[in-house]
Amino acid sequence: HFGQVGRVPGDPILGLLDAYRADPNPAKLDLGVGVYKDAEGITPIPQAVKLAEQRLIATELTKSYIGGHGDPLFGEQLLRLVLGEHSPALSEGRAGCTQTPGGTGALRLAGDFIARCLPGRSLWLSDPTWPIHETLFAAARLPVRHYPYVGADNRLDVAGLLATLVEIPPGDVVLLHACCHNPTGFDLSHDDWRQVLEVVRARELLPLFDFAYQGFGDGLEEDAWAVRLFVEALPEVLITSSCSKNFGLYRERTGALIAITADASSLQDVRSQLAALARNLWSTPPSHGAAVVATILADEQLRQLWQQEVAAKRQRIAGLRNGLLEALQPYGLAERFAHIGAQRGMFSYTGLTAAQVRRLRSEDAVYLVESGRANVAGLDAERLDDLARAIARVVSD
Ligand code: PLP
Ligand code: TYF
Repeated sequence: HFGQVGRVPGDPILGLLDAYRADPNPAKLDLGVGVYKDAEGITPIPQAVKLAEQRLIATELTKSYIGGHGDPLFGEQLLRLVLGEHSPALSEGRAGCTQTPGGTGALRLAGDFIARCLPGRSLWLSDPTWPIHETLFAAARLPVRHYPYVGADNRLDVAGLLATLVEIPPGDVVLLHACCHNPTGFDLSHDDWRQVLEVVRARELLPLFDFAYQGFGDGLEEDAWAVRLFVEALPEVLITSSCSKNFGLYRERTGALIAITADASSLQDVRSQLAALARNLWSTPPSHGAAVVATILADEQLRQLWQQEVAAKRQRIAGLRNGLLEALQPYGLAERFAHIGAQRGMFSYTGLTAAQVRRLRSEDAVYLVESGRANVAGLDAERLDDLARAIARVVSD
């Protein structure tokens, strides 16, 4: 009976939010959970989403189920957003989109697909990676292994990454963060990506891109560069796309698993398997978020408004990165923390130790993940100097 089930700890990142909420200090700062925040500290609903929702309320005719692959217009639009308007894989009928409950749903569907349809293959994750990758793929019963990514010196380890990739057994799956690596913020350069592609091609590995932050790095098109490079060069690629961050739709659970296959016929095989697997997970996906995304992307005006809103978020984060570096300058720390300016997306592996993170929390009510990861979007532009002073204090002894 239930007395035997035992108790497991909650998610440490989400748990940080509870600790933050319970903190009575009015100067508290939440740099924990990865949601975008504006200058007022709120996670806004984009204007484009509000307008699309109004349109949907006025025109929606039914709440009957949508199909196993989700909203077809969403699929069509998302494929173009991710792969580009002129993607050869798209025009050749080698690209398919299966709508999922968020990027997480897409990752789990990919995990089940690999376990069921490509048995014997291991899945390789970056060290470190988003902690949910570790538990989710283990739950899908995939053997999980790791390749080096960021070492103890808090630097990108491209040599270590490549040296491990060349040893991976053919057929194994390599999960790559398409942009804005979570948790480190360190992304590969174009040159690095080309080298990774060469090894992936030579070793016949299957790339699985986790694309959760399109638009948060250098731009909606720019952030898709690596994904498109691999899709143009390889017969088979899997991509999990999340609309949580770039459309601000977090709780609407909107995302997709995109499959690129060698030919149009195998795409239909893969899609039949994905629909069957999804049936056992969530049957059919939720409709609302995908309908919002489809409405925005298919309408020139809404799309432009949305693109401006994504650009504003990206620019705010970039400004905060530079602002924090400037604030650290008087303490002689700008060089030590220069990586904050080079990192991309919402997150920064600051290089602060767990002990320093705990001190920031207890002495200054600043909340970071213990790995030293900070959500840059959570910074307060008006109080960067307070934070710089606190950082200078905890790193000095
Ligand atoms: N992958 C990474 C790297 C993430 O950071 C997230 C974020 O929350 C996800 C996937 C899943 O996003 P979603 O909320 O759409 O499930
Ligand atoms: O890494 C983050 O903070 C985001 C949000 O179980 C998140 O990806 C964190 C934990 C979790 C789900 C989402």
